[in-house]
Amino acid sequence: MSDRIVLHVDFDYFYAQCEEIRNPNLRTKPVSVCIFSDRGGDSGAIATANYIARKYGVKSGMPIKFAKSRLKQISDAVFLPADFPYYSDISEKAMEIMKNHADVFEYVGRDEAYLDVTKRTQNNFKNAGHLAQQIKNQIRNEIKMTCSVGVSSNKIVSKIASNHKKPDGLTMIEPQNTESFLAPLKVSDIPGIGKVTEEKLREINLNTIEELRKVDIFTLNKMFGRKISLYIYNAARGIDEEPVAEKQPTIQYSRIVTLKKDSTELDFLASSLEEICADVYETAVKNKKMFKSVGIQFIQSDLTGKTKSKMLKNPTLSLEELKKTAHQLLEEALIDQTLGVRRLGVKISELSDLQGQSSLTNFF
Ligand code: DGT
Ligand code: CA
Ligand code: CA
Repeated sequence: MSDRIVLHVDFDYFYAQCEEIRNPNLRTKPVSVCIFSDRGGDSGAIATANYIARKYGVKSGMPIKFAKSRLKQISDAVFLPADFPYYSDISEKAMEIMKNHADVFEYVGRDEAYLDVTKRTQNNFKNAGHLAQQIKNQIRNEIKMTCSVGVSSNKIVSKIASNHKKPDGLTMIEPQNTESFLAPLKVSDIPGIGKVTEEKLREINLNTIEELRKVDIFTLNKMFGRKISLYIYNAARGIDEEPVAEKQPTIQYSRIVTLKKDSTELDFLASSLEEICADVYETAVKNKKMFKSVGIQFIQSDLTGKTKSKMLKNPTLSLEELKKTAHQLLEEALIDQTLGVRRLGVKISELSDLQGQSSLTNFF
């Protein structure tokens, strides 16, 4: 018996679909969204691609040069630089719609969320199926975006289900069907099982979840340690007790401190600035967030505020870059600074998930 109904919603080919939304002519073309590196030219990686481009073998994480060579015969192939602020806008709008349909809403990242809908569906799967369809319709009508939804009695099965039929999927797994749904899937369909874990399991001839289920917990313990084994063992059985935990998207991290004295001296302010940067940076690392915008904030001796910020070329998780950018902003801000600075702050925003987080070791 299930005592919960949980939805997992994942936006399809998210960044590339955002580009289609702003320019519908792209919908019939292979579209790849690129993160160009600082080295110039075509150096950098593909963030994501629409399903037409994927047919030609374009994948997330692939060097832009490879993707271009795969599509070199295709004259209407489009390569666009990533525009994170715009993707965040679209994401916020879609999240807002979802929030209104959840008892508990858990934001996971720009393109996915969990919704506990137990109460509003009276714990009834038929109602939950309707609700899922209603959410999909509303996101399509209001934002022109498709998403894929998984419906089940817990987070892990819903996450696997949302990924089962893509794009524009709706997969509902009632508790009595969990076992037969999971059995034929690959072990790598379990969230968190990355290349390394998959390879270890393959070595002992485990390819499907059904095969994985035949292995006892002690064997798994020896291979992966207790914490990961227990996770794998339960996942293979569709067991997951983790509650949907209320979480709203974090828009920014910031920290502000009161200085020992009011000052307009670069050296004095710069040394405090370094520490504040390190503090904010620590929060970003803890939360596995890259940032693309850096800002500084003054509260002046008359208690009025002043801010200055800068958009970086690419999302980063570099302390050096944070310090360098904040220092530049400080220098610029001090050019015409007459009032003393009483409090000094640093803010990072345009946050995005650090990629490659999908392996089990990073997962825990
Ligand atoms: P799908 O499979 O239809 O859900 O496609 P996406 O593109 O939505 O894929 P998903 O949900 O795995 O990732 C969401 C966004 O995260 C995606 O639009 C771009 C970004 N992303 C995913 N993988 C990578 C990667 O390897 N590198 C970079 N830079 N970004 C990535
Ligand atoms: Ca997605
Ligand atoms: Ca996703």
